[in-house]
Amino acid sequence: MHIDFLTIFPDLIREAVAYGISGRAIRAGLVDVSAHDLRDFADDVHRTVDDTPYGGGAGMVFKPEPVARALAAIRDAGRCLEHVIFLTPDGKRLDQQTVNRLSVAPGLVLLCGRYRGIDERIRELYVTEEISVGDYVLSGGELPALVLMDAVVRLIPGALGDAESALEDSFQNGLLDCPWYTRPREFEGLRVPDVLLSGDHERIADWRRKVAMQRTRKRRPDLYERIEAGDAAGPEEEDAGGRGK
Ligand code: 9D3
Repeated sequence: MHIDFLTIFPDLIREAVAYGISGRAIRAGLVDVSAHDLRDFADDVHRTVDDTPYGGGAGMVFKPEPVARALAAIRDAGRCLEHVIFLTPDGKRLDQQTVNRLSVAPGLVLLCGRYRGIDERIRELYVTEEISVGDYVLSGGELPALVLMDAVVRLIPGALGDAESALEDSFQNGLLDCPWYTRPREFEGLRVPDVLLSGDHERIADWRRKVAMQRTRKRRPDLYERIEAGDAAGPEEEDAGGRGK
């Protein structure tokens, strides 16, 4: 998979993707990341990419021409523009179903906005999908784009080590995770539940399922209701394809 970021902070992207599972996936050749500096596509000596909004108001708006030129360059480099995703607070809230669907795309173009956003005509002409990472205000689309990439890359076959299984993840089965313990058996007066030391794998699996259910009901009644309703697929009911269960 090829992921093209379009941003005014390309070094932030390059630095962040070098770590962890995404860094390993890049080094393994499973995913190829390019961080394009929007300013490289400006047409003046000051490398201007934003301007004041028509009709007035505070803040600046990304000019359309540098964005369009950058997208043309990405296409000229051989990538299709089937998924041009604009990260914006007024996009659709990101969920595992969307991540699963995007994980089978040959490429993603992630357009990172800043305060006030981009000229609406870019959205009309080029953007295929608008995504938010939640109902809180950030200062730009770079961290959301990295969140999206992280969630997608871990679903690419070979990106996770043997110890990690994407299909066992919370949200793939629609439940929150159970509690986990490691040594020592007692820590600051708190003991590891006896069942985990029993060696009885069936009892352990039952306990984990039960505690995960209790935890989901208490903390995420919205997720729990979908399981109660006999929705075996959890949040995957509307199957969008992809690499999820
Ligand atoms: C004046 C109205 N604001 C919308 C709530 C404008 C605005 C604020 C912050 C426009 C852009 C931003 C910067 N945020 C993002 O670009 C962003 C974001 C976010 O702030 N929250 C959750 N998901 C995302 S995805 C991109």
